[in-house]
Amino acid sequence: MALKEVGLVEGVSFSQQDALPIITVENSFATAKITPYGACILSFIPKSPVNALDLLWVSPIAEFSGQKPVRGGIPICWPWFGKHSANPVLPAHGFVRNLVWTVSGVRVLGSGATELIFSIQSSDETLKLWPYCFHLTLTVVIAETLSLCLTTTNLSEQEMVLTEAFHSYFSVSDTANLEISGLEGSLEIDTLDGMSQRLQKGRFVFSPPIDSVFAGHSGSVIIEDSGFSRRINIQKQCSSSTIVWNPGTEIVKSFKDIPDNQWPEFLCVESGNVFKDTVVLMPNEMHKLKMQLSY
Ligand code: TA6
Repeated sequence: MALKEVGLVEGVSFSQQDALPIITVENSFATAKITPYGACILSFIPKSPVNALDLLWVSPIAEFSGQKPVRGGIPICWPWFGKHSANPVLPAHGFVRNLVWTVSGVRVLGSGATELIFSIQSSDETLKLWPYCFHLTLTVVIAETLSLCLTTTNLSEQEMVLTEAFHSYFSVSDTANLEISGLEGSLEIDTLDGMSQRLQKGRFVFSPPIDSVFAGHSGSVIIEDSGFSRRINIQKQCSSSTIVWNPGTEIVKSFKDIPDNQWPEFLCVESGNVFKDTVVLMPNEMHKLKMQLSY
């Protein structure tokens, strides 16, 4: 579907920010912005309650150059999460966040919600990075909630093993004002402390930096933000890992696209299947990673 046609659907418009095309959706439930570069959701502002704030954070100095992922929103990490285990020269968090996805469909649903489908498939370029034939779609539904479904199909003749995540950056009043619940019972793997492990008990209060994987976690997470007086609810399906990341005062200095003093304004709570929670697909098998955000 050509981007010009996208703008013909009710409530959907198309613009450009530096090198990146931006699709804006406005319906009776919410306003959202998405770029086909990486199929990255950049903004989701519900219409209720009145004056609701954006759920997502995008760095004020994010690059929209098409040369690197936009810092913020919901980048898609696929088909590996973090550094490639065998070849650190390959791009971190896989390669689909660095590629322009095709807009395969945009329509208004009977409920008045808007559905957008983005897709990408293996090519000579991707086969050099990862030797599997695949088809990947991201279905986005903008309603009272923001729903994402990432569908992987293995079009290879061999078994495919992958890791993946919705690397969601949430906008928060201050990381000091947060309490996270829902992680109880999972195993926290602390990547900043030599991969030390501890069982999560009770509510999770933390002070940045934090870069932890909560393994064996398939339930919902709630970010309770006393400063913004809101609770962001993250529900997921077919996800066995949750990642919590914030660089804090020192590590932030290594990120050119995050102002040094703005790390308290976001928290990444990522839904995925990472580390040992791999997804294994036989030829022609399909897997759907789903996440729904509400507040
Ligand atoms: O999800 C946490 C993490 O993998 C961190 O280790 C951190 O570096 C972050 O993602 C950002 O990664 P990026 O490749 O987007 O700079």
